[in-house]
Amino acid sequence: MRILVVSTPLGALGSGCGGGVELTATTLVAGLLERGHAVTVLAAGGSVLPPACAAATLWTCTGQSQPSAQHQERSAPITMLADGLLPRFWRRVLLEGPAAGFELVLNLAYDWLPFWLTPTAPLPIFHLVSMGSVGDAMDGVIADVARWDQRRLAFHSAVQAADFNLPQPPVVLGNGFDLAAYGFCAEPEPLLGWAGRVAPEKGLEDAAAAAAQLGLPLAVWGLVEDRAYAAAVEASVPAGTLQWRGFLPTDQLQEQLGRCRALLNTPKWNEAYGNVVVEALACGVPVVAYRRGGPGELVQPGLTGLLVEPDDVGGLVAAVAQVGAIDRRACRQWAQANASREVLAERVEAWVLAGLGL
Ligand code: HBI
Repeated sequence: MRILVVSTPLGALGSGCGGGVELTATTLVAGLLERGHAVTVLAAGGSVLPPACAAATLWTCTGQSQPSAQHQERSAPITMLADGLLPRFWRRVLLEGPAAGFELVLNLAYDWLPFWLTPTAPLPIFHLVSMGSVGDAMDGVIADVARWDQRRLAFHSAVQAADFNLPQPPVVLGNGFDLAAYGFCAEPEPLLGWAGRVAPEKGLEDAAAAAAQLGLPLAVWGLVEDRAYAAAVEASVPAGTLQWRGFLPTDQLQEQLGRCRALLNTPKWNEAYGNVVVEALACGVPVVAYRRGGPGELVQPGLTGLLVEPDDVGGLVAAVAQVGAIDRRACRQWAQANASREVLAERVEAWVLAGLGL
């Protein structure tokens, strides 16, 4: 099929501003290309696609980034920037999409406009919803699309989908990763890891506290989205506890991440999936996660890591002490069986074919 994939209006692919959806976008595009589909990606100017997406066509728009939905008040009105990426993306979809002959549009943005357009657009629009509930406007428009034709919606996890008012059981796709890009590490160092956008909803402070109690360093990978928050976390633990490693491309991230004894995953919100959980597993690193959101659904206790009661720092400490019993190869094997690029592409293809009635 000819598929148009529309990216997040939060920033350029490759910048890290888009968070997990950047990884999802590039992996999904590569997986669809591998299955023989013709894919066009619509993203912000300056976007860079990895080599695996070389066969894709890239359309870009310039414009102002959309404010991130999860940092608004729940009752915040819809934001539409006159010179924004979001309206420019969708003006282009509506103007050029039909003539370009796409069978469908796959939206990855967590924004009101593409969902609102869905029942009246000249092209079938499908949505891979990238977050749990973070505000009333999105809850409402997702419920509207679900009532109109829920086949157009898919989610990363069941616990994420449960946030929304859906008439039917949800289509749950998980996520996918180019596992060839992640190397397996059998022998860890005395190092703990944490990865993700450094922002309050990700709960870095709890992982820092646990590392300090264990007397182990905590390597932190990710874009520092909220500098004040990062400084407060740094100040909350003894100097030297945190090793700020920055936002790294996958090849560098996996080389360092694999050396960890465990990844700590401490979401404070209903994390839709938890890409970093699978990235760690792909490197053989067991995951100690709160029993919350997607990570609570992904981690197989005793097999690929351990689950801890949410917000229980003492529980994180106790779990890290037990994580040596986990077979690191089982972590890699779980990722291969459940979260490969191929698995995601198969699931996406089945989802859209069903939605198109084919
Ligand atoms: N906020 N408004 C808006 N639009 C998005 O597409 C969006 C977001 N916040 C976070 C986000 N996407 C990605 O980090 C998802 O992977 C969660």
